Amino acid sequence: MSNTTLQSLENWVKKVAQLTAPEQIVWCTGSESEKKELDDLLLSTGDYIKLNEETHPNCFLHLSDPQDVARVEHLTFICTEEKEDAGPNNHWMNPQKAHVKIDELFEGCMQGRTMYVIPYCMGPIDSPISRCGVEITDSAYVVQNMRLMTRMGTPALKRIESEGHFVKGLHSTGELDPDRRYIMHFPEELTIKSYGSGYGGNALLGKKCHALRIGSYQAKTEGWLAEHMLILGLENPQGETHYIAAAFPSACGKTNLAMLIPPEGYVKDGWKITTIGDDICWMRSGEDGRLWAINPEAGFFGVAPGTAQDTNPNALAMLYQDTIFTNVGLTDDNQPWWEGLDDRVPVQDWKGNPYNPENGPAAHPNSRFTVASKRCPSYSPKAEDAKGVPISAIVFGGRRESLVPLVTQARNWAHGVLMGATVASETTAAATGAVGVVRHDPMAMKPFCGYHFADYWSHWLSFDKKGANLPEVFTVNWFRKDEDGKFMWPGFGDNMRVLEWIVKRVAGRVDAQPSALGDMPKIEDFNLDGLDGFDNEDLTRLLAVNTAGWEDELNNTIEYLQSFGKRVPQELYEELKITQSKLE
Ligand code: SAT
Ligand code: MN
Repeated sequence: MSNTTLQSLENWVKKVAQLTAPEQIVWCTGSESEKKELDDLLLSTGDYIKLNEETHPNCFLHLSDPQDVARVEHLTFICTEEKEDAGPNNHWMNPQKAHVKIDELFEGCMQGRTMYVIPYCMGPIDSPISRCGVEITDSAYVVQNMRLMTRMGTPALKRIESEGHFVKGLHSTGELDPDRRYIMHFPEELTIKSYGSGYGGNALLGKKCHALRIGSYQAKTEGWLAEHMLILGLENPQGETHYIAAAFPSACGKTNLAMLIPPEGYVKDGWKITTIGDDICWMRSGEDGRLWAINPEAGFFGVAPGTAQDTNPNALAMLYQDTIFTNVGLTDDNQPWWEGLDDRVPVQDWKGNPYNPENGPAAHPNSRFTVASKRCPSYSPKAEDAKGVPISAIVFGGRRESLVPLVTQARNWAHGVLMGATVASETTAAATGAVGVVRHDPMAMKPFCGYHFADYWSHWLSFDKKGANLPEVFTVNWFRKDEDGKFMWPGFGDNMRVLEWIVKRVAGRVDAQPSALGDMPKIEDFNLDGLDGFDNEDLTRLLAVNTAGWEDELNNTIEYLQSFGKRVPQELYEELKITQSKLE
């Protein structure tokens, strides 16, 4: 009996089975009994540790190989026929060579193991913006994560069968040997091959591999945008909701911002934030000229350390049930624990050793939780809407301890694209390599854009056409520090103050003060009520433009843009010149 009516899918699964030689093949349906069976299996193999059933029902801890805890950008390749199409922003390999190289690793790698076939849909099953894929993996842990992060199983398979096409993703954890590890993308074949890692971004192929790298390529060819952005809804006391999409590099607080609870005064007045997504945003132009967005994911794969009652109560609330924790510590009564959670002392660290602060933190800095979106108290029913939500504002942010002001509004769309293209940010633990080094990270897509950045910027610029009613664009920076190295802005819930100004600008309710970099809040329009120890002078300092510093930054930016060669759209240089002349 065949498992699917789609011959191309049946054939591909057969071909993969011939290559990898699994002991058995399981087609995942997404059923509750399948979930239970795999939980039991993972417990029996030691891949899962059962957490305290009273405090954390149906929650599990997975400890990964200590050498496999983050994305590996140096082993991630975009394999296009023409090297130039991958661009200087990607590692490139010739597709034929890449297939040979990685297929050698896949050969016989599933002997004695089970091969799982996971049909999945990125986005609501009935949304025209959604796209489907099938991941083949030999990891039950990956199946359980995909179950939370995507709409997977029978409904996805039905959609794939009716559409007749899908993104192919092949994954094996292999030996988890960093020297036998590759994450390869073949955008022109809509194919992903990932070997040697079980970690999130490397192994849950629906996420960064499909929804961003392959997705950005699909988006360019089909005329939409696949972005590394959270989506939130901001409801004002009049009951109007504005949707904001915001791009930040990994581990810069996207999850916290997406689930923000406004300061007390705001809540009393009737302001409210709802969550559509915390990581990825797919947008396309609607008939009304606006950009309409969906969150292609169905769950959150968030950074655990720092998640606490005072930083993100919504996130904390969703983590007490039906959650997979990866690489966090454990308390003596088997509760998950990470730095910043509370002042209990854990007994076990993320390597499974007795906790000893001399050996470093209990939870790995990139330890994660995986949980269904529906468990989030602020999750918006609009996230399930096939139409998506209309985006009023796009926000670009990075982690910059100096120079970049709290908030700036772009002069126009092209200037906004320049703002996004020239974001730089300090690196974090989300990828292997040095932490805290400033690097350019355009639109927070440096590790995720599946093609030449210059073409990507041209694609962004192309949305400014007749009949378009585009979002306003802003740059923000929560991370500026003073001379003593202390953060100047309180961040977290108080970021609401910046969001309020943004939606008031969008609605035309406040004026702005012009600066060389773009429009900034007039001090009197910015709500500082109830913000202890922070006054107008502090705000003025946070909005200050350091002319000499910015001249350097812009020169550096020109050099950066030039490193992408002739394909860089002239419009970006023209916008940059305008900024330069305003600085003088
Ligand atoms: O590991 S993931 O790529 O899924 C998360 C992130 O780095 O943003
Ligand atoms: Mn991310």
